[in-house]
Amino acid sequence: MDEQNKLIDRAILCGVVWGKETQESVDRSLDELEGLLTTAGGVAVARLTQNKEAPDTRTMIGSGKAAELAYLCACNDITLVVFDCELTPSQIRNLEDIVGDDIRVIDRSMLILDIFALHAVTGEGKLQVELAQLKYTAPRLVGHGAELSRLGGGIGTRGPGESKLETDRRHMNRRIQALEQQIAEMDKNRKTMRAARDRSGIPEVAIVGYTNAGKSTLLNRLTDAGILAEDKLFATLDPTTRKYQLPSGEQILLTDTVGFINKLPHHLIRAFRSTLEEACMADVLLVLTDASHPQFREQLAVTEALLAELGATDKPTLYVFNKCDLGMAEIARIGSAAPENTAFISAKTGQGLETLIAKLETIISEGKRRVTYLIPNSDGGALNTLYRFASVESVEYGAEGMTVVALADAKARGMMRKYAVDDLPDKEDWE
Ligand SMILES: Nc1nc2c(ncn2[C@@H]2O[C@H](COP(=O)(O)OP(=O)(O)OP(=O)(O)O)[C@@H](O)[C@H]2O)c(=O)[nH]1
Ligand SMILES: [Mg+2]
Repeated sequence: MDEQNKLIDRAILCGVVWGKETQESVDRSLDELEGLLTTAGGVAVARLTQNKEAPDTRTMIGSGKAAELAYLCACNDITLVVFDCELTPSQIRNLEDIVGDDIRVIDRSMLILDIFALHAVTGEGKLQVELAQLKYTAPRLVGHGAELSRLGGGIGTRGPGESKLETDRRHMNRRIQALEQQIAEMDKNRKTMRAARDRSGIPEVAIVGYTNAGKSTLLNRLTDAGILAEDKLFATLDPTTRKYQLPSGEQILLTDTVGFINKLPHHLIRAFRSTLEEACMADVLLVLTDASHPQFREQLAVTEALLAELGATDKPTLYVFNKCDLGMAEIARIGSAAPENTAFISAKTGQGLETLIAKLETIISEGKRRVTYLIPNSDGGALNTLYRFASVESVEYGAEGMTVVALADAKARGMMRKYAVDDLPDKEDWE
């Protein structure tokens, strides 16, 4: 084997059919796992699935199946075993004892974290990934320190920026604390920047959706953002925001975000929470789905579940079905989304983008309401705010103050709330 070949992990993928899972759902999930493995630079050589009433607490799969796995590994030059379900640290140790010391056993979450480690670009992204790895991956590697240093940084053991993940227990806790502190500091800066952006009054639209749906391609197509868009899972980790001018002349901000995936590790959601929330604080969501993918319905469901977890439901949403150049015969209309909230496009060819923008424009302007304000004569600044951030329709000067009628969006209404005479409260005001 030459140097190059040594670096490519040959892997067996393992799935367990139990509980709500069926053979079919496990097979599909393994297809996705194979995509993740390819993205991480490995190659899937074989698959192993087992039907079980309940997972084995020692080894996840039964002991007979584990012996079969060891045999398969030995016959096929295997260096890596990836389980689609979450493994405990002791299950990993027991399985590694069975398959042999030179073979690493990891789970889906560790693989995803590995890809995140490879793809993190910004300082903040790297810190967030390292923190998630220290909390999830590292405890699963402890005890295999000797083997790891022998193997070098293979899939599942890579740190952000290709450095090796710290697994020394003594250093780990100190590092976790330092990372948490640094991330909290960055969070504060982000909040300050956000407050400044809020004051600018420009509507914000976040492009969210399953990984590989085409989010970066869409932002690139609309704004020449120059973001890396690839046929890889989790190509984007750091949000990118660009200005875009609607046909009406109004400016909006468009943000590309990290993709969602089924069984996204919780530590990762927590570590990336501030980044994800940032996107979810947008005024409007553009939920992108790869309409050509056989599992697009499931992918959309996963996206919606994660949005709910992040508290981003109840936002004006445009459902966008992408990659329609690849065929979309099966989709007439999707789920409960109304036609005016649905668009079919190809970010690649540009087909359907005009309609998408027109619908987006409508959604943004629908967020505006006519409100009457009574502004004390002493607060001339408030009237200026209205002139800047809303469309002022009339001003009457009286003894009590100025009575102003304006067409204002949610952001402007938020800024002017204390002077509103007849602004109906938003739903979120009650929460
Ligand atoms: N045929 C076709 N391919 C597309 C279209 N839009 C995007 N793609 C391809 O789909 C792949 C993924 O696109 P990205 O834009 O990187 O997807 P993403 O949603 O940003 O993915 P992550 O950042 O990994 O979450 C790339 O290979 C794109 O070229 C489309 O409309 N039609
Ligand atoms: Mg992307």
